[in-house]
Amino acid sequence: MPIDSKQPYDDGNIFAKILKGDLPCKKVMENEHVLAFHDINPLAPVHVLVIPKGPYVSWDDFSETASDVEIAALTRAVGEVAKMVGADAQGYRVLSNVGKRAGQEVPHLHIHIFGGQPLGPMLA
Ligand code: DGP
Repeated sequence: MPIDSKQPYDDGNIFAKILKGDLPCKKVMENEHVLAFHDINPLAPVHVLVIPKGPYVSWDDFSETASDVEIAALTRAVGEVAKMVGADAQGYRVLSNVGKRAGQEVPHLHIHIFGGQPLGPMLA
């Protein structure tokens, strides 16, 4: 069910549970600010999610209220993860759905990285 990106952060969401260690994930990398893991329902041979550890619903509140350190960490992690999973060699897509009309389902900011195949005009 798509979510409203303006809703308050709900710390019972599924990615908050992954961050707390209450739910498992197939981890790709982790540092002080960021966790990256494989999507449970991959839409391409490479489909990884990169999330900030802070409580942000979407790109909306993250870009407005996250610290420069958090923003830099997420940006750097996306490039780092793309290299770690080999997506950089042939090109990849970075995407984040924001709110209902974009089809955002999990109310914790996540950046999708797609790769490993030719990508059509839209994905996710
Ligand atoms: P979006 O539509 O942009 O909110 O994408 C949410 C993505 O999260 C979707 O591709 C499936 C993925 N996802 C949902 N639940 C889980 C989970 O429990 N574990 C993992 N690894 N991915 C999940």
